[in-house]
Amino acid sequence: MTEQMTGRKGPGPAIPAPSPRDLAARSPHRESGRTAAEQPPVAGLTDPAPGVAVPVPTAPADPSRVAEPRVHASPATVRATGAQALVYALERVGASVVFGIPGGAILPAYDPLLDSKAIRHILVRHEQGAGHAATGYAQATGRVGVCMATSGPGATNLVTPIADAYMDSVPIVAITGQVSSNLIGTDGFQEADISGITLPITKHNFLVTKAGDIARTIGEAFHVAATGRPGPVLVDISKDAMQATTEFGWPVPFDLPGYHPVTRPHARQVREAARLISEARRPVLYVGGGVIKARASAQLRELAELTGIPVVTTLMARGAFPDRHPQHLGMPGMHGTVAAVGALQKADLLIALGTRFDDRVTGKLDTFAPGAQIVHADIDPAEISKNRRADVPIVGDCREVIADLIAVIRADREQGQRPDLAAWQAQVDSWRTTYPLGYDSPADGSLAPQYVIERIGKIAGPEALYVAGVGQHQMWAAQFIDYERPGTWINSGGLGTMGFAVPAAMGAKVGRPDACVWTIDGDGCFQMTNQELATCALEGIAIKVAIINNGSLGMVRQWQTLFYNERYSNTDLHPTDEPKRPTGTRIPDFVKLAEAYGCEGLRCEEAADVDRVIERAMSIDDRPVVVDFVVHKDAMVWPMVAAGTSNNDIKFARGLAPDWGGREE
Ligand SMILES: Cc1ncc(C[n+]2csc(CCOP(=O)(O)OP(=O)(O)O)c2C)c(N)n1
Ligand SMILES: [Mg+2]
Repeated sequence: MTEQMTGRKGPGPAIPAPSPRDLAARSPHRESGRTAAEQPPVAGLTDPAPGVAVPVPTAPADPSRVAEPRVHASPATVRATGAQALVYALERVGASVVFGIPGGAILPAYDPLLDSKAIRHILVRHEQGAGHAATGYAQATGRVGVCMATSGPGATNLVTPIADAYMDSVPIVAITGQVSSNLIGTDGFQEADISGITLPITKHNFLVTKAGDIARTIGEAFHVAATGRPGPVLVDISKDAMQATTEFGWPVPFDLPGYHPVTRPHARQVREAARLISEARRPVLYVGGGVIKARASAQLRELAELTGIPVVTTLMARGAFPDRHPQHLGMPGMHGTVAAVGALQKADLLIALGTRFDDRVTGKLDTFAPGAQIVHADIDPAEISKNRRADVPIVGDCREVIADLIAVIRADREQGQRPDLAAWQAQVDSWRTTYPLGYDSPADGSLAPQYVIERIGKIAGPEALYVAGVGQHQMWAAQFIDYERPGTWINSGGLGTMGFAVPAAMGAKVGRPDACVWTIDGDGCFQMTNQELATCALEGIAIKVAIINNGSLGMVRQWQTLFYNERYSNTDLHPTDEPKRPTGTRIPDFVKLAEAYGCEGLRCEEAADVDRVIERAMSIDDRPVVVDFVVHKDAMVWPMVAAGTSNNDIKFARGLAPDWGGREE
C-alpha cells in the first residue's frame, strides 16, 4: 500500500517494523579516517548517569534499537518527498530537537519540518551556535545532538563546532543542504564541498544525491555517531534529492560494511592488567572523558574503592569521580593539582581509562611518568599507544573493562592478594595537603575571579550543570567547582573553542530543562557567540551566564606575562589609552547587551555582593540571566606546567616549585 504523504501533519507515516535481523545481517560502510575498528554502543544512551534525567533514548545504540519504530501500523512504505523522508527518519531515530537556520538548499527540508509534531526546531542566530548547542545537548543528555544548515556559508559555519565535537568525541549529526546534484562541482551559488571540508573532522560523512537514500543515511548517521567512540557525522543532501519523490519505509537496513564496533575487552588483557595492578606499589587511575561517555562512573568508584588506588580526572572527565572522594587528587595536566601531576610523574603504574595522553596532560611526552608501566583501555584502538606505548592495551568499552577488572581483582583478593599501598597513599596525601589549590585576594580590593566561580559552585551546588568557555575562567571553573557527578561539567577540551559556552549551555538546558545551567564565560569568549541569548530569550531557555570580565583575553595575557616580558600585544579588551573612546565607557556594556536581548542583566564588582547577586540570578527562572562579574585583571591560573616543558617542572605559583619529598624513583 502506498500513500501520498504530501501535506501530512504529525509524526510522519506509520510504517511497519522490518525484522531486526535484516539490519543485523547488513553491515556498515567505509570507516572514518579516525579508526578502522570502532567500538560498542554509547552505553549512556540506554543507561542514564546518576542524577541525569534522560528522556526517551534518541539514538539507536545498536541496529536492533533502530528497528523499533514509534508507530506501528500498516505494513507498507509510503510515498514521500526526500525532504519528508528526512523528517520522518529524524522522527524515527528519536531526534526531538534540531538546532538550525534555513536557506536555499535546505529549504525543502524546512517545509515538512513545520508539520512535525515530534521535532522541535530551534532557530539559532548563527550556525556555529547550532553546532555547539547540539554538542551541549548531547553532553548533557547522552543523546545524539542534531544541527541543520544550508549549503555554502551555512555549512562552513558548522565547521568549528564539528571539529570541536570531533576532538571531544561528542555524538552529533549535522545535516546540510547541498546545491542540486547537476550543480555540484560547478561553483554553483552557495556551493561548498562540505563533505570534503569536514572529512578530517567527522567520524564519518555522507553526500546524498538520491531521495531514496535519505532515510537509510539518517539511520546510519545516528548509528555511527552514537556507537563505538562517539563523534560527529555530517549528512549533506542535495536539494534535488530532497525535492524528488521516493518510497519511505522504516526501519531501513543499514549499509555499513566494515563498521563493527567492539565492546568486549579481551579476557587475557584484563587478567594481565589485574596482575600489574596487584604488583604495583604506586599505581594511579588516570581517568578520561571516555569514562563519562561509557557511563562507567559507578564501576570506576567500585574499582577505586576495591583497590585503594588514587584517582586523577582529566579536564574532560571532571565529574566522573566525586571531587570530595578521599582518593581523588583532582585534575592532572597543565593547570592540574600538584598532587595529580606529581602522582602521575612518580607512579609505577598508570591505569589509563578512556583517556588519550593529550599533550596538555603529559607535558613534554618523553619525561611523562617515566617510571610507570601503562595499562591503556580505550574503545578506539587508534588511541592506544598513539602517544605513549601501552604495556597492556585493552580495546573495549570502559564500563565493561572496569567491570571485568573488578571481577578479576575481587577474585584475587579472595585468594589473599592485597597489595600494600599505604606508603603511596600517604605520599600523595601529603602533596595534596601541602599544595592545595588556592588563590590570592587582590590587594586593591577588586574581585578575585576564582572567588566568584567558587561561590557559584557552592551556591548552585553539585546538581547544577556548569558550561565553560575557553581561557582562564575555564580552568578556574574546572578547579574551583566541586563536581560530584558525571555530566555536570561541559566544556571544549580538545579544540579549546572560544564561543563554545553560551550556545552549548543553551543546548544543555534544552536537553535538561529542569537543571540549573550556569555558563562560566570569559568576556572575550562571550563576545563570539552571545547572539544566541536572543535564541534563549525567545525560546524560553533560561540559562544563567556569569561573565568573568577581566577586561582581557586573560589566558593569552597570562602567557604574555610569563613568557613575553609582559608585552601585552592585543589582549586588552578595554584599552585605557585608547584616545577614541571616553575612559570608563564599557564596550560593550554587558548589562545593557543582556537587556537588549531580553535577558536579565546584573553587575557585580564587590566581593561583599557576590552571594547576593548569585542568589538573585538563581531566583530568576523565566528568562536568561547575564551577570557581569567585573574581576581583577592580573589574576593567573596556578598551578602551571609551561607548554612544552616537563610535568616535573610544575609551579604552584610564580617561580615556586613543589618539593616532592618522599622516595624519588
Ligand atoms: C576561537 C578561538 N580563538 C582564539 C583562541 C585563543 N585563546 C585561547 S584563550 C583566549 C582568551 C580568552 O579570553 P576570555 O574569554 O576573556 O577568557 P579569560 O582567559 O580572560 O578568562 C584566546 C584568545 C581560542 N582558543 N579560540
Ligand atoms: Mg577575559
